[in-house]
Order: sequence, then C-alpha cells, then structure tokens
Amino acid sequence: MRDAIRTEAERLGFTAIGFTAATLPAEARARLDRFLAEEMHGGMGWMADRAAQRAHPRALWPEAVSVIALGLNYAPEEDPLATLRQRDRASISVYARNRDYHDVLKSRLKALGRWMVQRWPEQLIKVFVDTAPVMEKPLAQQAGLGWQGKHTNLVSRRHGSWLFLGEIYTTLALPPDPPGTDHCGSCRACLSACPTDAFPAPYRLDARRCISYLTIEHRGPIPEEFRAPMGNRIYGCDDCLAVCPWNRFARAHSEPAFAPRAALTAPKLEEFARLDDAGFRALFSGSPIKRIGRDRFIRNVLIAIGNSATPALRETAEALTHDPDPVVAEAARWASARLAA
Ligand code: B12
Ligand code: SF4
Ligand code: SF4
Repeated sequence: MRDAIRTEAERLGFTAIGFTAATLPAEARARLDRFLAEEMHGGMGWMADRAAQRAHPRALWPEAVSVIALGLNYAPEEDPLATLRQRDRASISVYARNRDYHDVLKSRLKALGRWMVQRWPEQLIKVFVDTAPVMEKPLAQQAGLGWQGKHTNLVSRRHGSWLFLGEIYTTLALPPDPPGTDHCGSCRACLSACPTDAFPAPYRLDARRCISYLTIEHRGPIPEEFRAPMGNRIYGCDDCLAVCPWNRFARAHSEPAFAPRAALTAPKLEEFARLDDAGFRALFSGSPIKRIGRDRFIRNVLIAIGNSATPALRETAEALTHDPDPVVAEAARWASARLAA
C-alpha cells in the first residue's frame, strides 16, 4: 500500500512523502498552548479557536488512523534575497511570485485522494493544506520528512527549507516511517538573519514580530519599530529560510505554477503604489497576494517607499496621504516624511 501511494504521489509531482499515525505527542499541545498564552499569534484569532483540533488529528476527525504527509519543493533558481538590494523595487517572498500554492497543492492532494479511494474503496479520507486546524510541521517531522529547524519551519536534508506541506488523513492503517531527527547542530544562521529579532529563543517564533505576519496577517498600522527593518519586503519574508545551510542540497523546482512572474520578480514600488482596487484584483488574480486586499497591500508598499531612500518616490507617497483608507493615509504620511528627512 505504502509503495503504491508513494509511487502515485511522486507521479503527481510531490517531492517528499511520509507516513505516520494520526496522533501527536502531548508536548505539541503544550507548546501550542504556550504560544497562544503568550499571545505570540497576535491578531490570528483563528489559531486559538480550534486549538484542541489543531493539536490532535483525532480531535479534528476521530476516525483518522494514519496521516500521509506530503511536501512540494519550491526551491528558487535565483538568490531569493537579491531583490532586497533594489530599494526602489518591491521584494515579494518566493512563495508568492506566481500561483497560489494552496490551489496547486490542494488539487494534487485531491487527485491522490481520489486515486486512493478508487483503489481501496472502504477507506475514508480528508485532505488539508495550511488553513485547516492541523499542526503540519510536527506531523511532517513525525512522518520523516525532516525536522523543525530553529526557524520553526520544516527542514529537509534533500530540499532544505523550501517545502510546502499538505496532508491526507485516512482511515487506512499504514505502517509509520521513522521520525525526522534534528540536524541544526550549533548553527544559528536563521536566528541571526532575522531583521526584526522575531525569535525569543531557538525553535520559538513570536509571530507579532515576524515580517511575514506583519505584511500578510496584521490589520491596521504596522508598529513603528518594525517599519525600518521591513526594508522593501512588501509581502512575506524569506530571510530565515534563505540562509539555511541545508538549502545547498536543494534542487530548483520545475513547477511552471511557481516560476516567478516577470511582473512580480522585482516590480517598481511606484507602479504598485498606483494600483486601485480593480487594478490590484486584476494583477493578483490567482495569486496568494489577492487575499490581503488593496489597502493592506498599499500600506506595505508605502512602508517600502519610506525605506527606499529614493527622493523621487516622495511625490508618489504624497499622492496617497488623503487616501480614503486611514491606514494607507497614515503610512503615506510616514513615507513622505521619511523621504523628506
Ligand atoms: C500560523 C502560521 C504562520 C505564522 C506563524 C508562524 C509560526 N512559526 O508559527 C506566520 C504568519 C508568522 C507565518 C509565517 C511563515 N510561514 Co506559515 N504557517 C502558519 C500555520 C498556519 C500554522 C503554524 C503553527 O501551528 N504555529 C503555531 C506554533 C506553536 O507551532 P510551530 O511553529 O509548529 O511551533 C513549534 C515550535 O515552536 C516547537 N518548539 C517550541 N519549543 C521548542 C523547543 C524545542 C527544543 C523544539 C525542538 C521545538 C520547539 O514546537 C511547536 C509545536 O511543534 C502553518 C500551516 C499549518 N496549518 O500548520 C503555516 C506554515 C508553517 N507556514 C509556512 C510558510 C512557508 C511560512 C513562511 C515561510 C512564508 C513567508 N515566506 O513569508 C513564513 C515563515 C516564518 C517562520 N520562520 O516561521 C509553511 C512552512 C513549510 C515548512 N517547510 O515548514 C506552512 C507549513 C504552510 C504550508 N502548508 O506549507 N506562518
Ligand atoms: S520570516 Fe523574516 S521576519 Fe519572520 S522570522 Fe523569518 S527572518 Fe524573521
Ligand atoms: S539555518 Fe541553521 S539553525 Fe536555522 S534551521 Fe537551518 S540549520 Fe537549523
């Protein structure tokens, strides 16, 4: 069974496949509880809403017997941090430079699920990627895909830090793989690379300080202390992933859906700042960026403009100081003042 599933998953393009029981140790719950108690999830209230289900697969679905953990490689061809040096350009994190990975992964997980149900019709399955109350990283580690590195993401000896994760919960009893073991050793590269000092300790992330959270999940004004360190990162951040030494074993992905779109590789801040709602929706159709909406996006672009040290962009910022969205207008005033200083 396992071999057949593995072969079919590889045929569908998955790059890492492992099997584990539909359980997580009590320590996963304890660590999630601590993260929530210390309010490190910030405004992501949905993290706390279904914590019991998140911490235990059978609390989400009592019939689940096994979990198939799947990874899809998205290692970039180019240096993912190169755009950070182009200050009048926007830096978009690698995962968001083309199609939404949720759609890509979900359709493949469903294809694998359909194949499994045809082959073993007595079983029930459920497929998940990202948004469900599932602790994907601990499950992937338990299924042998790698280990949770000090940056908290799953690292693989073959694919480095560049794997998207998805899961199939099934009622089939599948023998488990040996769990992944930690190979971080004395390395601290990811911890030192973080521009906002978001790691209170190795293996622990304070999401409220993470640029990924601030640019994607956070509503309202970006707190002042994080504005300068954001640089030109307008959607997500890859710094801690990109410096991981295990990336040297990663081979660039060959997924057309993840090939960077020219318009999103090193786009001009000035052009992004001019987008109205319709222009924003058209440009980001099918992209994960669409989810944050025009106002949050323009807020981020204005912070990058304020950090650009490019006086020619001051006019662009000033034009937005009377934007109907108060958060955009405040960011525009901040950017304009920074460029005047
Ligand atoms: C919430 C969330 C975020 C939040 C919070 C991130 C976080 N680390 O918790 C924010 C918005 C900041 C975020 C950012 C990013 N995310 Co995110 N995110 C999630 C989500 C939805 C839940 C994660 C979660 O449960 N966090 C709660 C904490 C408590 O759990 P944890 O991180 O596993 O914490 C563990 C450690 O703290 C550990 N621990 C604590 N103390 C100790 C001590 C020791 C000794 C050890 C060993 C461990 C340990 O135990 C905890 C439980 O296992 C998952 C999808 C999912 N459903 O799982 C995607 C997910 C983790 N994100 C993903 C990605 C790609 C990113 C970004 C790279 C995107 C980007 N480029 O901007 C960044 C990376 C930032 C980072 N360094 O983590 C991928 C990661 C893939 C991978 N290879 O791991 C996931 C799995 C989505 C997916 N399906 O592919 N994300
Ligand atoms: S994604 Fe960026 S801001 Fe977030 S922890 Fe990693 S390096 Fe820090
Ligand atoms: S950069 Fe170093 S410490 Fe961080 S996850 Fe990679 S190996 Fe571990």
